Parts: sequence; C-alpha cells; structure tokens
Amino acid sequence: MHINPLFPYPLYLVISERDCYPKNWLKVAEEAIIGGVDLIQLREKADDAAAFLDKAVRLKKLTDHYGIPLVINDAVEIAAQIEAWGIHVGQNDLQPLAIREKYGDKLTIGWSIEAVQQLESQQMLFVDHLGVSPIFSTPTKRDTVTEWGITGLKQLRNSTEKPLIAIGSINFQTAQQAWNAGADSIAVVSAICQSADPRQASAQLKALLK
Ligand code: TZP
Ligand code: MG
Repeated sequence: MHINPLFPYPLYLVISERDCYPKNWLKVAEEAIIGGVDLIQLREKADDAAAFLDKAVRLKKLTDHYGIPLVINDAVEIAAQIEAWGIHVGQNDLQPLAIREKYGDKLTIGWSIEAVQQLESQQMLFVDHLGVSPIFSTPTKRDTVTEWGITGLKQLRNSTEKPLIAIGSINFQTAQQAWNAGADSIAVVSAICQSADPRQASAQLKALLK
C-alpha cells in the first residue's frame, strides 16, 4: 500500500443521515470504522445548525473512541467548536484563506478541485489536501462540473504534490484504478452507506488499496 505521510488515510468515508437511510447513520459509521475506514467526513446538507452540531458531537465521540480523524463539510464554526481534525470546502464555499485567517492551524483544510486552473489559485497556499471532484459523475451529488476521469486524475497527480482524494462513483469497480492512478485516498458515500453490510464493504474496499 502506498501511504502518503501527509495524508495517511487511504479509505475516506463521507457520511450523512440521508445517504445511509434507512440504516442508522451512526451505526454505519461505526461498522465502517471497524471494517477499515481511516477518516470520516460529516456532510449534512439538509440540517439546520443545531441538528448539524448535534450530529457532529455524536460522531466526534465515535471517531475519538476509535482514534480516527473527523472532517466537517462546510460548517467551519461547528468544526472549530467540536475540535474536528479538519474542514472540507468546495469552490463556492468559504475560501481556504479566510478559514486560515480565522482558525490558523487548528483545522486542516480540504478543498474540492474541479478544474486544472484552480491549482494556480492563491488559495492553494492555504490548502492541505485536495478532493478531486468528481472522478466520475454520481447520482449522490448532481451539481458537479466535469468528470476528471482516470486520465484527469493522473494529470493532477503529475501537477501537484498535495495529497489527492478521489471522489465520485468510487466503488468496487473503480477504486483500484483511482488508487493506481496516484490517489492518496479514495472517498466513498454509497459504496459503504448503501451497502447491506458496511463493515464488509469497507474491508473489501480497503483490500483493493495496495
Ligand atoms: N463530492 C463529489 S462527488 C460526491 C461528493 C460529496 C459524492 C460521492 O458519492 P458516491 O456515492 O461515492 O458516488
Ligand atoms: Mg461545499
């Protein structure tokens, strides 16, 4: 397994209550960790701040118990409040520079990259790792721009030293190609959340990352 010391989390789970329905999302998270997930991101789009905070607190207890990092999507104040390991933002969210100005090094910063020109952005100075979004289009997130494909992922690999997280229709069929193309991490929603057995799905995905 090629492990990047800057991002030693090969299997990355992005979770929400909705994407796990009808299973209990917190139970899915726990099963996934036991199966081999290395990091979890909480990405709740429908919640108000109080509901998001409540979930973040509960998930933080779980990830602390198992000793893995927790990333919060978008909600930077909640991330800081619960002392999450990191924050993940997209191109149209709060910018990495603004996050760094306010929170210093308290939160690692993940940034979604949707076009190769974004590597030239000044924001890159404040980014710790990149979400390569999406590798393939996915019903889980419909408002994405172009697909990177494996070719685009390789192009990015040759253009930046930042850790790369491949996301978008990564599953048993696609995980290995993304990994072999140089991703430092593969991120999944449905391959684990919609699996009949999230623990086994995690273990099987992890086994593909060699
Ligand atoms: N960002 C880009 S694609 C995506 C996100 C959050 C969703 C990935 O979901 P799935 O089910 O693993 O394709
Ligand atoms: Mg966002």
